[in-house]
Amino acid sequence: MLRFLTAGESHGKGFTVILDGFPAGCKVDTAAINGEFLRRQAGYGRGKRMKIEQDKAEIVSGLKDGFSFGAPIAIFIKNNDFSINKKPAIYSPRPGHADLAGGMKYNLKDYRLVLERASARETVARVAVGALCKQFLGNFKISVFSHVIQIGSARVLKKIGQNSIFKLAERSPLRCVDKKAEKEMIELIDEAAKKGDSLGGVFEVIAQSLPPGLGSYAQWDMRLDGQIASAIISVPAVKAVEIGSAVENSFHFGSDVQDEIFYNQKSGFIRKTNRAGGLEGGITNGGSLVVRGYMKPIATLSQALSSVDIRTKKQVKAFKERADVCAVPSAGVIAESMLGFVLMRSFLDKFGSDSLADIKTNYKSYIDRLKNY
Ligand code: EPS
Repeated sequence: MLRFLTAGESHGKGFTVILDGFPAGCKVDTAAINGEFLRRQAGYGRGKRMKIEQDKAEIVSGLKDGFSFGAPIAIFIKNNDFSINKKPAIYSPRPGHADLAGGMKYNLKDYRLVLERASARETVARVAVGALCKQFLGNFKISVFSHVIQIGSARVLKKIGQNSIFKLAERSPLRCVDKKAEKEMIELIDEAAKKGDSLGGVFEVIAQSLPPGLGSYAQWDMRLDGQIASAIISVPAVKAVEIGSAVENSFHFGSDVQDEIFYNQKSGFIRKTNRAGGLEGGITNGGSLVVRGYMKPIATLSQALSSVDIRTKKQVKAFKERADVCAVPSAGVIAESMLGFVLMRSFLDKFGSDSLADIKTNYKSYIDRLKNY
């Protein structure tokens, strides 16, 4: 089974990730992994740390001459800010961060030790995994991309066709395809930065050209919607996940929100809408997969909130540290990686997992069968 584990601390030596279960015979482009790192680091509202780090993937194992051979793939990403041993101890936990709950759990009273592992810097390792998964999915013309649809109270209102989103988002400072909304978002971020505050928002991740039939309704943990929700909500600060237009659908009668089924000789089964976001019964239905992540505002604030000193139990202000003002565009890129991972795992479950050649044969035979379904 495809799986991964990460290790590393925000200001430690760096991050290590081991991706296990990656099939043999896949070409891996290391430059493309570094390209994904750059996309993760970009975005208006990121903090000064992003000027320090120049993330690069060092492939430690599992690739030979640019190809996988079925062995676990280990990747190391160095931290330029390797300062963990010089950082001060922290005794006043930040509300909204893992500090207090993590300290209670692990019996730690220096919250530095919680912060270092709980930090969202860990997501650089997940993006390395996602880059590999996206390359694998590319063998089957499946693409995964993201864009920002809301920052604070500023929302995208303009309707843009799905096929234009990727290009437009890549050219934009906030990965937002609506210029008017983006201007408002940038103003809000500037206002938050000035006040020592932070902002959250909503990103949308889209996967195109998926075959129908990934996931299953047969058991609760095989439902792909559940796996996707779990993966997306594991991105730091993401607190809600929506598939398709699920929130809007909940306000309407059933007859208004299902995607009706039609058939023609040329295209086979077709839908004129995609309110289900490409999933029915926990299975991909052949439509584009559309997932939204709702991110809370970042918990580290320079305008610090009330907290308690763990040593004296006296009321103090929470610890302040350098932080981002807004990281919604980055969260979108991280969510692409998480979605890419879940989709690849499910794809391997269905089509085999040892060698790309076998997987391609199985995939073709399935697609051929569906043509006559
Ligand atoms: C983070 C705090 C900031 C972010 C960091 C996540 O780091 P620092 O405290 O060193 O300024 O920049 O994100 C990254 C370093 C990254 O690569 O995404 C946190 O507390 O979660």
